[in-house]
Amino acid sequence: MMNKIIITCAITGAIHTPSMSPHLPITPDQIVEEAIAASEAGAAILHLHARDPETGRPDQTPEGFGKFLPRLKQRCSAVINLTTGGSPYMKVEERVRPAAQFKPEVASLNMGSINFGLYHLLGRYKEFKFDWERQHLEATRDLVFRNSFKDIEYILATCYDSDTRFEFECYDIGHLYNLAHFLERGLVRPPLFVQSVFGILGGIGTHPEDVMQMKRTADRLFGAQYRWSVLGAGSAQMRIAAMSASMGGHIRVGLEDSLWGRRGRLARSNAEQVKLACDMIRGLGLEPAGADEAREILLLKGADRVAF
Ligand code: KMH
Ligand code: ZN
Repeated sequence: MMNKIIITCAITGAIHTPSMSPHLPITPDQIVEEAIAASEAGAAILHLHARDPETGRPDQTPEGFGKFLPRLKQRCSAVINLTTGGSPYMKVEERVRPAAQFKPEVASLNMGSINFGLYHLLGRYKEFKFDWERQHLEATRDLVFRNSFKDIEYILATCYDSDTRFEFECYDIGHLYNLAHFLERGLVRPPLFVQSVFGILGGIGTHPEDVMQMKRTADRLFGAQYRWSVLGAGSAQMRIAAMSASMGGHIRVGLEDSLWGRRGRLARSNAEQVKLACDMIRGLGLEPAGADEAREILLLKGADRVAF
């Protein structure tokens, strides 16, 4: 498995708004088609959020997820990973509900509180289709994405009986130490799937030194007990992915975190980014992992043990 790289594709997320790209999937049909195409292109894991099909606003109701999860399961064998981050505006009780109900193989778990700035994107867009979009970006000037120790404990306890494993999202070095704290308390189980997040305004940057510092710290804290993955926000996406893959790490792409395809051009689909990632991985003499290989690498419970 040493030469197998897990590609996670995060299909829509809660960062970008509909006016930023006509290719951002919004409706359940669009989410299904984008996710299937991404899996066919080589994504082993699909990281999923839901949106209101009328307005594109992030929607964390189990009903919203229920509109696409059974269809996805029927049509592809990729590992389904449900967000417990939702949108940074939501409370933890609301955020955990889809994972609690559907008991996926993987759920995200954000490992600390950060400022979550999106207001700097406002300057790039003159017009918005929906009223909520401008407000969604502007209000992040005063937004803390809250993930206190109690919040993290709450998500771990809520998902405990489901045997769901986690994508531990770490936006800064301190979040690795938070994860080490939970490991020490025996509340999380190795192998830890650490998703290092680079380039969110409020978290660590995208300089190669930042990537190396995250990796060195995770190596020191977790040794053989973790599997490393990275995501770079915005135009840093593929550069950061290439750094990780060249060191044997896993990667995450998708329109949740970057709307970009080849230099300066909007990606037309999630699958386009996955294909770019596959080309990069093969160019390094490595191979994208299949879904079952990802299950083996991360010791997942299997698609037959989810509740959708
Ligand atoms: N878009 C990522 C930077 C979550 O869903 O839990 C954050 C994320 C959070 O994926
Ligand atoms: Zn997400």
